[in-house]
Amino acid sequence: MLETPATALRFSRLLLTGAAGGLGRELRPRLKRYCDTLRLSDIADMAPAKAGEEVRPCELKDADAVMALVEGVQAIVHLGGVSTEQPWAPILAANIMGVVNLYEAARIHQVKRVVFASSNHVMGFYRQDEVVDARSLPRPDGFYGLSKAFGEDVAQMYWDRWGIETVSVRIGSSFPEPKDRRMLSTWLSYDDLERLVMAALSAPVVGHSIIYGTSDNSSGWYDNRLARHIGYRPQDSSDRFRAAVEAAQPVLDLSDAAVLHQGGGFVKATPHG
Ligand code: NAI
Ligand code: 15L
Repeated sequence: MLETPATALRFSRLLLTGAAGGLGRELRPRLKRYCDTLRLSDIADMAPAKAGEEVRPCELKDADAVMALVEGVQAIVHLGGVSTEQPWAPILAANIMGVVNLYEAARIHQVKRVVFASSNHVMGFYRQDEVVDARSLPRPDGFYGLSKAFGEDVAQMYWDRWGIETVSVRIGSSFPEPKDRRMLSTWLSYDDLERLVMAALSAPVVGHSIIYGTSDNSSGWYDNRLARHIGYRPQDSSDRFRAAVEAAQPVLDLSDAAVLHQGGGFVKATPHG
């Protein structure tokens, strides 16, 4: 949790989907500091509501349930959905139908700002020696990355037609520590995740903006200059883990597609497990 809040702005009611997941559990106490009421949602079990929290189980593919979930919120942090390469059916339900249901509900209930947890896997088939920015063409590395590219397009359409603003955050690898050599370039600390989400919620004008979500790592392949208006300033870096990670993985096989590409192992993960 940040010692100094990332913004002085205060929200009436925020909705956090995917609240039972890894990032949802991490953001739950952090987001609570910025709002009067935090509404939490997932299909998986969540810890009981504390003061100032509302716990609302919800299946994202259920349009009526999502419509009720979104009523009365000021802004949405949308983390819910399938977060790895999976067969098409669950991805269709959670990440395709789910994201449309969410934006339709946002339109009906006049929610003005969404932070969408997109993924680096929208760009997974770029090589690690290429630099990409928000205007680079998507090259998804599987059904999962494809579904996140679709989510970004939904966000763009709801901005163009309905004026709902979104920051699509192409999150790199947000875990306690980078797990391998690739993650030295893609790592996003939890404190920087909080900084990024709060910057995305509080920037005055975002339209539909795309930003890459990493810490201030020495190595990387993301150029965020087109997202300067969001005001995200990472303050952590994977560099303090570099020596240990390199010692554990000193040799890389350059004939391996997972080593060459930005998406790492996702570029060869099969949809059928
Ligand atoms: P996670 O898998 O731990 O959490 C996702 C949550 O969504 C789970 O609690 C799950 O129960 C819920 N969910 C899945 N299907 C659902 C459905 N049909 N209806 C309602 N809820 C459903 O993932 P994590 O790591 O917390 O990531 C959060 C978000 O950030 C995901 O959208 C993921 O794609 C994205 N992301 C995360 C990255 C990371 O490094 N952790 C990297 C890139 C993107
Ligand atoms: C993702 O999109 C996944 O949700 C997460 O589990 C990580 O694997 C991450 O990307 C990554 O690329 O490291």
